[in-house]
Amino acid sequence: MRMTNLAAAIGDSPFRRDVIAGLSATKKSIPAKYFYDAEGSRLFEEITALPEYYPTRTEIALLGKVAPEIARHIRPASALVEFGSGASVKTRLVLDAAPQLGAYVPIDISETALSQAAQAIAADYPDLRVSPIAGDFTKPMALPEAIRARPVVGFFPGSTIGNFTPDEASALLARARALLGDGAAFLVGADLVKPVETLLAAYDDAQGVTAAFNKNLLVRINRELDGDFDLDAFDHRAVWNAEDSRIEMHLVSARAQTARIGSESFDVAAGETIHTENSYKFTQPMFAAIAERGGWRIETDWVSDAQPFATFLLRAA
Ligand code: SAH
Ligand code: AVI
Repeated sequence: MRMTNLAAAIGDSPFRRDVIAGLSATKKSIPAKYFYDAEGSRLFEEITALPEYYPTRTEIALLGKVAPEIARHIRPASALVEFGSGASVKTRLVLDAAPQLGAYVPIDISETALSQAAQAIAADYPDLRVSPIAGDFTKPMALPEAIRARPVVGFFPGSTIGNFTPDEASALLARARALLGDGAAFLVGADLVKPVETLLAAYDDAQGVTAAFNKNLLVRINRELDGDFDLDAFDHRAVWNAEDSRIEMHLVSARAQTARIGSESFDVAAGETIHTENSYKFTQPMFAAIAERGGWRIETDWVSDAQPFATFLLRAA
């Protein structure tokens, strides 16, 4: 049988493999990194401006306040290597406070967001060498040759570290430790535990932007993997899992249905959920244990006095 152009284009991509594996499991799930196609990245930026979504404005205020202190830990001509750089908004606070930075390496899985942000940074900081890397930072990667002679500072804001289980987060930090090298500093933003009502509102906003972000995953599957998910037959749900200290996002099936992806089909029961994201909320000891297991020690940290949110300065152990 001849393959259609779409089937040939889809091939056996990591996206297809991960979605098929996740939907075949007893508890259905899809990795959160697949939220970020161009529309997902746009919706995430919309989320950051919502009144209920406190993390972005809290971290921006904190970084704005402590950036001069952070800058004192950055050696001349250093390269700033950012994990999950998105629109590179918080980056500017570090670049402005630390003009001794000589290079910027934004890493992101979302190619459109990455190239737009890299171009904007290059235009606004003409003396900075900007070398973007489009890719998945949970997979092997190497720094560009031109960066390797420079002192390195990692930057991982947004509490994106919270989108990984503690084991995954330690493994990711260990991978970052190997990439950034001996002597590297690593600035990591981590959202801290806070009242459940604040958390639930942040992940289930009144305007429904987070719901659209969650459902966009199905839109992406339909478009890129030849799926037929009925968007009206799934609802967004955010729940607090106290035992694991995390907000979970799910897509809940409103009725019994069968969804198709290419030639594969999946039965989904009424009320069954597809688990799409974890967002861990840390205590300082919880974060310290994860960082130490990843090969880092905490040199210093700064905590917001508005909503609890921490920026940790880690040093390669
Ligand atoms: N750092 C920004 C954006 C956070 S949103 C901020 O603090 O506001 C999370 C970002 O990480 C998105 O841009 C997404 O595309 C990227 N991302 C998520 N998982 C990734 C992965 N596995 N590899 C590379 N980038 C990833
Ligand atoms: C990118 N990440 C840290 C966000 C978070 O808060 O977990 C993604 C997000 N999910 C729902 N709203 C925002």
